[in-house]
Amino acid sequence: GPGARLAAVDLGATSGRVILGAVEGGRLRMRHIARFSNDPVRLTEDGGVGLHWNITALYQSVEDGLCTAAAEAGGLDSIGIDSWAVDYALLRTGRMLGVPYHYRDERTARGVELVRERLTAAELFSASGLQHLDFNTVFQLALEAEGGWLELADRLLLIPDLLGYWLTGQARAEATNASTTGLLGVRSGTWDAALLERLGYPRALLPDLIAPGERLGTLTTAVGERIGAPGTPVTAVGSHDTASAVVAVPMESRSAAYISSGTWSLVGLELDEPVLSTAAQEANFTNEGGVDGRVRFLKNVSGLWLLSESMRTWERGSSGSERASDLAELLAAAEAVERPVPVFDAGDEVFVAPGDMPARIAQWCSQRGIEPPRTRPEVVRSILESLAAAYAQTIEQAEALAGRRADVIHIVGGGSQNAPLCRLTAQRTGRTVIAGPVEATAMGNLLVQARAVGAIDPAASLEDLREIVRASAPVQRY
Ligand code: LFR
Repeated sequence: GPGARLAAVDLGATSGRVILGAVEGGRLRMRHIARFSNDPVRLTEDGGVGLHWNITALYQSVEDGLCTAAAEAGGLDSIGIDSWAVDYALLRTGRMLGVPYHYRDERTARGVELVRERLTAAELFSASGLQHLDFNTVFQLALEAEGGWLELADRLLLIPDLLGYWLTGQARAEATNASTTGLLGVRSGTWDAALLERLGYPRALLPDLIAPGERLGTLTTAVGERIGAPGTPVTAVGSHDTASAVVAVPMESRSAAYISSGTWSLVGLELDEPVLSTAAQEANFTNEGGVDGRVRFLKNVSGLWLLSESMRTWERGSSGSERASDLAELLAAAEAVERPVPVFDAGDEVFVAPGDMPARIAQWCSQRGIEPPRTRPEVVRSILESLAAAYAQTIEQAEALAGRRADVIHIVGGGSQNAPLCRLTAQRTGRTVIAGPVEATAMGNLLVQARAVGAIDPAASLEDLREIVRASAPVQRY
């Protein structure tokens, strides 16, 4: 009921968090309980090295965070989990087979080749409505099939579904995240049996779907005891982090565009119907499943990943005497750069794998006869200009493809706190940018739980939820 104690587990590609939430007087109050880093691990494999998620460490951090949350709140009324999309574990009789791969593992290009032997890009798009990304689950599974893993496995669980299984013992596939696999029919909203058949992937691997707001189950006895909150229900939310983030974009009208800006920037519109035109496919737009049946018509533009990988590179290279780079200082220095800096294609595949981004940016420029940025502030400025340019171009494409014009652009997530990025986006698009909330993903996660457990009107629409967001978090206009 009202004042319910809700826990959001939100796992990003670089860090995870557990946040307590409660709705009171039309506002969502949030308390940060735990924050932990998400550091992928490289494991030796035949033929090379695999990049994997340290999934059991993440799970441990989730349990610990939930334990603290339950202690602080005096119990929990619901738990909801979201994470990045696409990645999965294979299981057999409930046991995980191997360590889940990170979508940035470089093996995926070969998966694309294998799928192409059976289906064209146009066939895949018209079935799933999904943009082409080399790491989409449909391509990763081709490698599992080749390795014989699909014959061993009896279950596939996407990352939030895997954590939900470990918490409750219930194996389901949450629908928004399932829509990123490439295996869900864009029209039917169910697993595409014909597509699975052509790919040779067993239909039985895929669990029954569950919609955001439905109850997955309750904590197993053992987990409930460890966390100190026996019997707590786990509620399905928009378990794809971007789906939860879009719930909490404080749009006041349907003529707004959004940018969910974190490791990635997801740039697009919320629609009622998918856009499945050839033009949409050629522009590589996606029609991902949103909460309450909305369509997330958007495109993956790179994001703060370019910045965080650059900083990681610089920190690695720093000697003890040299200061580790400080983000606020770097951004200020970047804004002060007066020399023109190059705008590179932030979406180029060369920037997907982890590594030395400043060197890759320099190489991208040199290969095209463009003078590369010279100093760290110039590199940062170049990244910000390139992201803002990509945002502007992508919004214009989305508008043209969907046949509508956005009067404002919302930026939510970490990037909403990056003032230079928001300013440049306003400049390059010539539109008003409304920045915030920074914790949109956790807010969307919590609000869907609040509605499900009756802490707010169970009949509330997304527009009603967004009104709560507007009442709960300040925004900054540019
Ligand atoms: C953002 C995100 C994107 C997805 C990418 C990989 O965190 O979920 O929406 O394309 O990560 O899963």
